[in-house]
Amino acid sequence: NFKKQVLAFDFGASSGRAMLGVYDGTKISIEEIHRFSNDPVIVGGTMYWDVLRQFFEIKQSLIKSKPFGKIDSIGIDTWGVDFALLDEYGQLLENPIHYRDGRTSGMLEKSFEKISKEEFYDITGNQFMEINTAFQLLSLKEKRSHLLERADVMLLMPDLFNYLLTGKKVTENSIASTTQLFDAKNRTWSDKVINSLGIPKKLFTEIVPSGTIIGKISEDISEELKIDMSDVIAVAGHDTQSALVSVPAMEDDFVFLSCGTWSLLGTEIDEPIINEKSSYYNITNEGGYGNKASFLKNIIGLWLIQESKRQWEREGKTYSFSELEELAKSSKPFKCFIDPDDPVFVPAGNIPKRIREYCIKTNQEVPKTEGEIVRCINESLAFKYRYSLEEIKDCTKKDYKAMYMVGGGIQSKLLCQMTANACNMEVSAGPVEATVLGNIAIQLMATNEIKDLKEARKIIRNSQDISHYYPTNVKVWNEKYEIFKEIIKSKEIVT
Ligand code: ADP
Ligand code: LRH
Repeated sequence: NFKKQVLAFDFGASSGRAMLGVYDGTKISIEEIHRFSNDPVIVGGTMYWDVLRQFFEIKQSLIKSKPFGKIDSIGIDTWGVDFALLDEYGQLLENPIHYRDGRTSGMLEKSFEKISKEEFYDITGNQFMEINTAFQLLSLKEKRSHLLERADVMLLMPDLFNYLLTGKKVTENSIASTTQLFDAKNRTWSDKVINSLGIPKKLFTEIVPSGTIIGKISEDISEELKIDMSDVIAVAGHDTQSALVSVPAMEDDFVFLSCGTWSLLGTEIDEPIINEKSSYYNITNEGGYGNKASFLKNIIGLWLIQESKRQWEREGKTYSFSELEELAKSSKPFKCFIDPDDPVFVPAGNIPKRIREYCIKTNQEVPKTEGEIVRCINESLAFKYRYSLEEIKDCTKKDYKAMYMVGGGIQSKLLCQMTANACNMEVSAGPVEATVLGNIAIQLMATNEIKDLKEARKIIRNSQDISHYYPTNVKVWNEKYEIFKEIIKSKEIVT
């Protein structure tokens, strides 16, 4: 007795997952069909996507979904910026490379020799980050130009999976807007940026809006797996923008914080904000569902905890996320702070060691135990959220009543409470599976089951449990925030 049944694929760093979404006309329920590792593979010093294995997992998910009956459509999202190159026969030229690979080191500065930083930001409205597609492509141009010469097409990861399923090569708008090759105001590829960086224009395919039905699962695959040829819908291929669709906000102006491997903090807007201030603060504009844009900061996020957890595993100490949270809870508050976005924390490796070194450099007490490290990460993230929010507010000149936190990270009650305290704001937390729910809602909007974004958010509000956190101990958090700001400024001077 359901109306529609769809499958959402979300490729995150913590895992890849396929979720079945069932819509009964008033509520969306989700059920996990398949969860799998999406760990990168290092070969010869390069960090790759294990792309064929991921496609295998897509097929496994399709097989596992068979007992649930007809799947009306499928939608795929991934993190931003990564891509594959295809040759003229539509074959992969190499395994796509992961954005945490070191190949983009130094590419920001190199790009400014080709196009001025001001003009670059003015066109793209993107936060400069070395991981962006533009700098990945520039590194190819500089170091392995033969690959670019052989390439016929570049497809961003969700578009690649859509192509592998349907044979259709298109670029979905939200994922295009993470590349820093996209003209934010005109919502097209930027010839100026592409030409300045010397990237062949022919690589770029047509841009389609989020929620475009691009085709059906190919006959080959449907025969191989003995499944129906369901529609494939280009959802918001960028996971952050799918997550934003499911933010259960009622007001037009709100702050969201998507909390997973990355923390994305921002607000939804109708037109990009690109001016001297937003450029100074390095705030990004990204394209979202339904012609919306979002004005947000990329903050390094729970990567710091994930990677510390992995380091401790390498040292023979295994903890779950909830165990780490308990250890942090019982550790001394406000012992030391880091700037979570300091470049030293981006590459994989020994994060606890780098945190200790940071504290030594900035003349702070050095965290010793696992609990102290995790406490330092959580407090520093909460303060960085406040710091970024102040920059955003300075640009939009708006005041926001509540913050909506979504994503896997909200399972940390400690982080939610600290965020409410640091930002002195009510925090509404939920849903955990925001990206998947947004992905599902976009599929349902594409087939007119759900009218529009407002209605989608209402349905998600009614379908999911939302928790509320209220600021406590605000005076102390305000005082400590001043220290946090001094620390992150003094580090800028030291390095
Ligand atoms: P991704 O961006 O990789 O898709 P998710 O949205 O799945 O990330 O969030 C994963 C993160 O959520 C983990 O890295 C971890 O920090 C946090 N997390 C997951 N489960 C818990 C838990 N039980 N307690 C605290 N934090 C958790
Ligand atoms: C979050 C995210 C973020 C950035 C980064 C690469 O998962 O998509 O918005 O683009 O990953």
